[in-house]
Amino acid sequence: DDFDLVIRGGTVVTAADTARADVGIRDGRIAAVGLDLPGGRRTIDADGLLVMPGGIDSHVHLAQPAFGGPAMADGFESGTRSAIAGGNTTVLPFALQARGTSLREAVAAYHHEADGQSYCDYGFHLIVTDPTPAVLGQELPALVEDGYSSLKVFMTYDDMVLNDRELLEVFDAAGDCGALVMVHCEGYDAIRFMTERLERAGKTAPYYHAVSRPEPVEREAAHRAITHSEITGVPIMIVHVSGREAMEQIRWARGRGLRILGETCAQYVSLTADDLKGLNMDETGGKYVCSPPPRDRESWEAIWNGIATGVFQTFSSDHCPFFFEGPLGKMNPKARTSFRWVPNGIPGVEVRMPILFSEGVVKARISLQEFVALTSTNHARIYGLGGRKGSIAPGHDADIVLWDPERRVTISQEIMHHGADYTPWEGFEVTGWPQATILRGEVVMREGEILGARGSGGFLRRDRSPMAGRARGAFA
Ligand code: DUC
Ligand code: ZN
Ligand code: ZN
Ligand code: ZN
Repeated sequence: DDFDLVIRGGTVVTAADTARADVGIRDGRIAAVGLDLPGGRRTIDADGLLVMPGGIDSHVHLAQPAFGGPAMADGFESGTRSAIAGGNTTVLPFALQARGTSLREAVAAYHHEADGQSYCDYGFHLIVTDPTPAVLGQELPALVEDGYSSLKVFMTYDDMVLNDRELLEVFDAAGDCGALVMVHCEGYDAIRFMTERLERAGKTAPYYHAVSRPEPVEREAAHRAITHSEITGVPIMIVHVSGREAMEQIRWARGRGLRILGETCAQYVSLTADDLKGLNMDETGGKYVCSPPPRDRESWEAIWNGIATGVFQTFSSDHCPFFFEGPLGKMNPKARTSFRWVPNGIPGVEVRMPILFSEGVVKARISLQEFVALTSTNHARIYGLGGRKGSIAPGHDADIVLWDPERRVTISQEIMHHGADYTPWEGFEVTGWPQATILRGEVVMREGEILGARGSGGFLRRDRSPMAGRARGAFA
């Protein structure tokens, strides 16, 4: 009944409390949190460090044939390596259904990529692009039962967009089987219209990506998704909210008693559309092309306000990495002809927690409790991992990040562990950095060095979300 590992003398932070305490770990789980715990077979001195739940990044893309363009820069090996280097112990990537194929085939393909390759634990959200009656009526309920308890739908992109009827059908089916619905809110028609108008005017540089999808495009789609949620009585999570306009829709919906959840990401408090101008309206702006695009500094303040007032439950990376250089990079020959061909997405899983800590906690915009809730606990609760992940409490997996709150780091490609050949945050200075990452009681990263074994991360069968299912008072 000895502990396998005792983390001694640190400051334990959960979404509820901060306390000086030791953490005793046995068989990969937290066995005790207390004062002066007896010795374990191994001891880590955490004096001066914060002892927090390992990060859970519930929005990352790995090995996903990407948005109609080049292959992704991260598969599960490099993507999860980058994740643990950034203090994370769980990621939730997507299993994308290709149209004309089944959800089961998608899940099998992504397991083939992930199983035995991952440095941290992982589960999958489904991306539904072909919502046939068989997919919604048979496959989806069976997959939810098997632990794939959330799905994402898109309101834009040729190869993924669903029309309103299809969105309603998916929401309704999700309500029946208790899947949590994540929605990419940007309107397809408006983007097409804006894109073609810009191209006709010769405005094809990466910067015009941001111009082609302004905030009203996101706001309109958010409103439409919320309306579909109300009509079907099915809660939704609006992902990657970029600014005030979509936030206001969430507030409005909550005021009506609707259960609408919100996610924002590091890029929406640290990058701007001006970054897409590159050095001089040149191709280097392509490094920042993601969707929705980053906005401006006033938007950052709006997002901080949304974080402080509970609009957002989760803070994710939307890690969606592409190479910059080369014929298969973001600025591939076709992408140079127009922003419309630049693959949308940026690598961020490794810097999500440092950016939120530095910009949020260090600058006194959020508390340590909010930091833990936004980076870990809420992700676990919302996505069906409550009681297992996301807290430092007896019975939970011993997934822990030892955080040095004073360490100053200048983010650069040189210190990243991802597969991409650049980071959009090159030169960005942060205070606070993960000193070690512990996955189910094993130190898998220390001082930037990867100590875990490839394949030590396992698949997580997730429970149904407590937020999902049919809300009472629905029209349906
Ligand atoms: N949506 C995402 O969630 N990630 C990258 C690009 C996109 O459109
Ligand atoms: Zn293979
Ligand atoms: Zn999206
Ligand atoms: Zn995404």
